[in-house]
Amino acid sequence: MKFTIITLFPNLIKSYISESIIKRAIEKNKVDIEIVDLRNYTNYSHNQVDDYQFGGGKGMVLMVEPIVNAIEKYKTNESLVILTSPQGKTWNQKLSKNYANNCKHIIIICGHYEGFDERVLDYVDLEVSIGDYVLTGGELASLVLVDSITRLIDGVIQNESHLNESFENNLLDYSVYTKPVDFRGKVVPEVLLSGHHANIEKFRHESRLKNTYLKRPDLLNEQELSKTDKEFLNNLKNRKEE
Ligand code: 6GU
Repeated sequence: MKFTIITLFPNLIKSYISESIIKRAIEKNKVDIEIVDLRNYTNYSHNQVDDYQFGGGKGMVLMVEPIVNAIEKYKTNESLVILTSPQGKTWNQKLSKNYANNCKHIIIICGHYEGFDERVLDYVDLEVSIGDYVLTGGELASLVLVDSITRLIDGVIQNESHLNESFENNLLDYSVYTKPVDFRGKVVPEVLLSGHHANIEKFRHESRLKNTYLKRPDLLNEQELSKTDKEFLNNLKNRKEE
């Protein structure tokens, strides 16, 4: 997978990708991340990339030409062009997985200031937001996309680690524990110390249902539950009401 990130702040991106799992993924040639400074693609003097909006109003707007020049320089017939913006489709695990499996090259444009000239939209495939709040720029959002996609690429993290993780089958992850067994009287569930694999699997599945029910009940509406799962959740609800 190759990412091309078009940004006004190349150092922000560089700094994040030069540590941790992303760094290792680059070293193992699982991903290639190319950082492009938008200021190198303007036709205007003084590296100008933004200007006042027509019609009046506060704030600077990114101009269409530098962005389109940069896209056209890096785009191939295998590229998906994503624009980060609070007006975009909200990013989620399903989109992440879809692009991790089906894309070879993703170009991400980091939005800035009051936004970008509307005509930029004719040159992008997808406008993406990372949630319902406003950031000062698209760099954090672009890193969120790169991170969430990269960790799903084969060989980047242990394969099994995403089989049970949060949002897999629309459930949150199960609760996990490590030593000590007893912390100030709070003890690790006994079944996890039993070595009984089937019981541990059952505990973990129920833990995923319970965590989802308690923390993100909205996710439970989005999926088909088995009869046993429904019974388990009903018991949980009844116990809560007692
Ligand atoms: Cl992608 N960009 C900006 N500027 N703000 C955001 C966002 C993106 N996603 C949520 N808020």
